[in-house]
Amino acid sequence: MIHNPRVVIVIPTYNEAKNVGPVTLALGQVFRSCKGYDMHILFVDDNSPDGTSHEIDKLIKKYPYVHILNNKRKGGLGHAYKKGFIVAITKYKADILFEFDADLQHNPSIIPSMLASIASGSDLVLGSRYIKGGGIPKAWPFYRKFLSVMGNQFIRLVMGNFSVHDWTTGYRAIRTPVVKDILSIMNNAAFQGYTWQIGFLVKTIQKGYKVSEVPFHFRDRTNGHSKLGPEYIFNTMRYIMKARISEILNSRIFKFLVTGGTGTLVQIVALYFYRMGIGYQLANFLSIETAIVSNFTLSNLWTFADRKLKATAIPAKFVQFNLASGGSILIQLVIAFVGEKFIGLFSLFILPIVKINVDTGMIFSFVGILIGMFWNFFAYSRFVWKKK
Ligand SMILES: Nc1nc2c(ncn2[C@@H]2O[C@H](COP(=O)(O)OP(=O)(O)O)[C@@H](O)[C@H]2O)c(=O)[nH]1
Ligand SMILES: [Mg+2]
Repeated sequence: MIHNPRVVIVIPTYNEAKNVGPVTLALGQVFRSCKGYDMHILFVDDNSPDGTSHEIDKLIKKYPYVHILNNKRKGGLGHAYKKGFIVAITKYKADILFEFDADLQHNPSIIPSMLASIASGSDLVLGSRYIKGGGIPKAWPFYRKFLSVMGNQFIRLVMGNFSVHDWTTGYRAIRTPVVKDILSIMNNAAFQGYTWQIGFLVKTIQKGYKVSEVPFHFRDRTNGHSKLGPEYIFNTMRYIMKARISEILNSRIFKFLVTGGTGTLVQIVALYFYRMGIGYQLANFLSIETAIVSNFTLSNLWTFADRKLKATAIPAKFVQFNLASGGSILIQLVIAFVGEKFIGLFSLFILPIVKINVDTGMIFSFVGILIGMFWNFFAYSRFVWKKK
């Protein structure tokens, strides 16, 4: 743990002249209870026409911990945060960064809890509206509540990740090394439009960083206007769909299934051709072996490309691969055999309950194939392409 870590609260502003004073005051009060931390504020203003930067300059004269970064033109939230983070890290030597709104919708009183969460090992802490103790304004019209709540549920569902409850919150604490890492892998497109928040969080989770949440009540804006409209919702939805699809297409399980499917196809085609020249039994055996060669090659070059085998290791590994595949066949045979023994019981007890007429043999074969596949995946990733 760093001694007396420096915390920089980065606050992008666009036409927030009436808010920068009150937000500085509210933060200053909370800073007093952040013992052991060196607390700072960095406003990132995009040349707001309402004179926000003049108000900030007045605050800088009064409070030594207030700073400003002036951008020439309005570049959107993502750009403001990116530039703000870089300056907070290089010029102000931040150890921990916060994302925070100027409009006081983010209650600063949870900052100490968010810092405590970082101190106990979190990499990114979300100020969360959708966990116990959090909330959105009661006064919001129904459609706004609905969009906000359902939008987040939708994202959780699409991402298949239910450990995070508030994906779109703009209230966050992040450790500097994590900010540096994620900034280096986020492409520029993510800073345009409105996908900064969601994009940053998706990448942070994908990289395996520890994300946690602290609840807070999102307040209604009293001064100024929200800058986010329908295009924000649209862009967010489009972003997560794309992110999720590419996540699935790049997953090992997906590649494993495609490899297996390709193998089956190879086997059928090979069988067809071999039978033109040789007897059925031999052709059948050779087609299986051809599929195994195809599976082995694809696995090595694609599914397990990150653990690619050395050329010298390939012969021994290929034998291992054959044994693993044989194991899967054995599993299927055993399940079919045991299944047949119990078919009587099955049709006596289970079928009368579900009342459908099925070919029980097919069920056991199907179960056998599934379990066989699990075995294959297990054997490949544990033995043949062992993690280094
Ligand atoms: N520098 C900068 N700040 C922005 C920009 N767009 C929004 N902000 C600020 O980002 C924060 C969040 O925006 P806000 O409109 O409150 O979004 P909402 O809370 O989702 O309605 C506020 O402090 C805004 O002033 C921008 O293009 N540039
Ligand atoms: Mg706001």
